[in-house]
Formats: sequence, C-alpha cells, structure tokens
Amino acid sequence: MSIEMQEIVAGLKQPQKTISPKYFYDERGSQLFDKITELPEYYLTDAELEIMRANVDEMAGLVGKTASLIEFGSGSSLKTRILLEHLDDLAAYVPVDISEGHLWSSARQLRAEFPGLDVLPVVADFTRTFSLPTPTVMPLKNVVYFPGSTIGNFEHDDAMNLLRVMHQEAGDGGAMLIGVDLQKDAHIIQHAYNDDAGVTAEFNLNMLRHLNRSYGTNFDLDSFEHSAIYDEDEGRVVIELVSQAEQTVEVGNTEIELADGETILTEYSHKYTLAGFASMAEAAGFTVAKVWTDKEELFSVQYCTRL
Ligand code: SAH
Ligand code: AVI
Repeated sequence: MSIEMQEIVAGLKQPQKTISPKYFYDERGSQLFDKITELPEYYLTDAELEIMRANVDEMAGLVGKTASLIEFGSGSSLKTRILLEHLDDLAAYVPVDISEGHLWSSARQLRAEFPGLDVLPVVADFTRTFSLPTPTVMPLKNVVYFPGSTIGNFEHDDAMNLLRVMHQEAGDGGAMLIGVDLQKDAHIIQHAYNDDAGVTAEFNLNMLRHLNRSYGTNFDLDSFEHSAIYDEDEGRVVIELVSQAEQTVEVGNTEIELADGETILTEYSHKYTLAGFASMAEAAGFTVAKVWTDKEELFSVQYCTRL
C-alpha cells in the first residue's frame, strides 16, 4: 500500500474520521481553489493582495538583492507576481506544490511573463522530507514565501513543524514572508467558507472525487454534504463532509462504515491574533520583524527573520 493510501485509511479509522486537506488539490481542486479566491465572500485574497500592492516596495527592499524566493504551496502564484514585478535580480524563484499539473502550467506561464527569471518548480508534499534545487546563480540569501494563510490549515504541532522546516530552509541570514489570517467578526469568517455560489462546497466534495479517481475508493459524492462552522473559542473554521446516510465505503481492502450524520474532517482553517502568531514564530526560531495589515485588519503579511 502506498504511503498516501496508508495515511488515508489511518485517518478514516480514527474516532473522528479525517482526511488531510492536501487531498483537495488535484487539478480540479486547484482550479476550484482559484475560483474561491475570486468569491466576494472570500475576503482573504483581496485583503492579502491589498497588503502586497500597498507595501511591495518595502517588502522587496527587505528581500534584497540576489535572493532565492522559495514558495510553499504556490498554487497559481497569484500574489507572488506582485513581488516578482519588484524583484528584478532574484537568483531564482522556487515554487513548491503538491498539485503537479497545476504547478507545471503556473511555472510555464511565469517563465513567459518573466523571461529573465530562473523558475525552478518542485513537486513535493512539504510535510515530508524533500530537497530543493540549486540555482545557477548563487543566492545571497533564501526567503521562504508562504502566502494565503495556508499555515492555518495545520494544527498547532504540525504548524510548528512546518515553521521549523521553513526556518531551516531559510538558512543563515534568511527570512520568511508569510500570510496569516486574523481573528475577526465570526460572521465574516463563517460566510467566507459558506459562499452563496456553493464553490467551497464543491471544493470540499471534490476531495472525494480525487480519492475515487487517484486511490480507487468508492465514495458516493451525492451522499455527503459540505459543512463549515467557525469555532470562535478555538479560533478556527472546522470544515467537514457530513454523511447523509448510513453507508460503507471501500478504501483499498478496508471497509469504512459511516453513520447517518457522521462527519469526515477535511480541514481546519485557523485564524490568529498577532500575539498568538508571533509566539509560534518565535518558538520556531523567528523574530517577527514587520507586520503589514489591510485597512480593515482582516489579514496580515509578516516578515520574519531568523533569531
Ligand atoms: N499560495 C496560493 C495557494 C494557496 S492554496 C495562494 O495564496 O493563493 C494551498 C496550496 O498549497 C495549493 O496550491 C496546494 O496544492 C498546496 N498544498 C497544500 N498542501 C500541500 C502539501 N502538503 N505539500 C505541498 N503543497 C501543498
Ligand atoms: C489554502 N487555505 C488557506 C484555504 C483556507 O482558507 O483555509 C483553503 C480553503 N478551504 C476552504 N476555502 C478555502
């Protein structure tokens, strides 16, 4: 059994059935995520773009000359383009993503848009060990870029592990530029994950389509419904698929029984306070050197240097 299959079976055997959010991202999942970023309810992208546009000169100054920009979970590199337009002497841009086809097409497009840029895509699951390519031009420093508040999709211990990996990848004199979503009015958050057009529901259900196609499971998509509830006490959205009937699903040689109303947890989306995130960054060996927010203080982008 592949590592992925073992992971999927293990998650579905837990008392709270769970599938990692990384399984959202097949080609269709990546396209659905791009559609989410255009939804009026999904404030995160607009707020982060506003921050990037308003502060890109200062950010580019901090990144400095001849850096290697390493992006974790690059997707369509939407926000990155703003940085790339202001960083004309990067040693390399290294987008890392699990969604292979989507990464290749984004890289192809970037090479066309930025002809002088050394684009070195890496298909990898960044929660596992992976290696980064060596750029032709020797970088003066590494800056790890992690936009979109993807850090929020990890529970505390996993988020800490990832921050430590980024600390290591940044290396001596390196830094991390990270997008971090902030705690705010619960209704705003609740709507962002329950859009009127139902795109987030489609994104959530697509995980089952991905598993059926890539791992031979037999989930019946019509027997599950999307649920996303903001838990204000925990500061996180709990995103689940709710079984609409008592049913059995075949996952490899394992039969998984679901009760009517039972949930599969597919994602958390944590929302932070500035102080809460700073203490995590510090515990991973970073100092938060600069924080930018949008006018409404919905979202933050933070430049963290190594202690
Ligand atoms: N950074 C982009 C995309 C965010 S969506 C933005 O801000 O708009 C999250 C991205 O992370 C997706 O492209 C997904 O494929 C990638 N991703 C999620 N889990 C991953 C993992 N474990 N390893 C590598 N990439 C992952
Ligand atoms: C990628 N990640 C930061 C998104 C989020 O907001 O947590 C994924 C997402 N899930 C539902 N909508 C968007």
